[in-house]
Amino acid sequence: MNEDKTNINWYPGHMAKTKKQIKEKMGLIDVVYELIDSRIPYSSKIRDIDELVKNKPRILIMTKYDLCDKVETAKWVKYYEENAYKVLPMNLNDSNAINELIKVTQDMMEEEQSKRINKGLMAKEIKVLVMGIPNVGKSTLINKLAKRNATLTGNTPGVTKNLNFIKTNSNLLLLDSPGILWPKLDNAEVALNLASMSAIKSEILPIDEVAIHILNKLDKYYPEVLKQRYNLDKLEEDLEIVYDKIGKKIGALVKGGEVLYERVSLAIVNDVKNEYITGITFDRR
Ligand SMILES: Nc1nc2c(ncn2[C@@H]2O[C@H](COP(=O)(O)OP(=O)(O)OP(=O)(O)O)[C@@H](O)[C@H]2O)c(=O)[nH]1
Ligand SMILES: [Mg+2]
Repeated sequence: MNEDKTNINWYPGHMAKTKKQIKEKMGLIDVVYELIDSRIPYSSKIRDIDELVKNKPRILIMTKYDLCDKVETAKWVKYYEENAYKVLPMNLNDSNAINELIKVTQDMMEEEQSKRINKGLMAKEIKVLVMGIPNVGKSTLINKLAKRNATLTGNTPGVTKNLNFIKTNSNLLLLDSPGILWPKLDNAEVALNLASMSAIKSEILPIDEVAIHILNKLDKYYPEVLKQRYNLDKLEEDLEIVYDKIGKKIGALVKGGEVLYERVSLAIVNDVKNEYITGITFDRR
């Protein structure tokens, strides 16, 4: 991928607008949940988020914990904790994890709440902003906390379009927000990691580059997955041979037995997207 491609338009106007709206709402917010994808703990962390969040109490939630390499996650948890974050790796489909999050949030507000109670006031509703890159699980988390489908979710980036307050049965009031990225992605590696986890729209990067990136990561860190899923012992220098092998295995052939390369790329990308490939983390500490 050349330099120019890292500058193509993955920072559409609506993301700038979302940032502006988040800034306007920040004064109301008590706690920020910053979501990152456990499989790409570096690439999925919004670069200019400190400027938006300032010194609000913050919980760094590593979503999709069920899909990552837990050994690598432990290193990232330690690293972010050293940087003074409260960190929670979470499978958002696990209700115990959700209850733990509620407890941590209440604890964070404990001092402020008891001050209010001592003054004879009622404990306040805790306003929580949920933010992160597209497709990281913001709306899923909100639905789990609200115990109902209060906001739309889906396995593509850009499902949530507006900032929305959502009430819960507990004393949390949640603000859902559209996914945001930052104007310039530092490098092609980050862009490809984001694309591998469906955090940037599939039209933005050529699908074969994303697929080859996934294959390279598997080759480097998870050769056993390469073997299991594609029956490959290693990535050969000649990717055409690799594609031919995978294409034959998955049946991506035209009449005459020729392999359809684009279908192979799509199958690889979808294997990650549809959770056939799990236990993977692409960023290293
Ligand atoms: N396996 C697994 N899937 C998850 C988890 N959290 C979210 N998902 C899935 O990730 C996809 C995206 O979830 P959303 O909640 O729509 O993500 P979002 O951050 O609101 O996305 P945008 O609104 O597009 O920015 C959905 O298919 C969810 O089911 C998790 O912890 N584990
Ligand atoms: Mg959403």
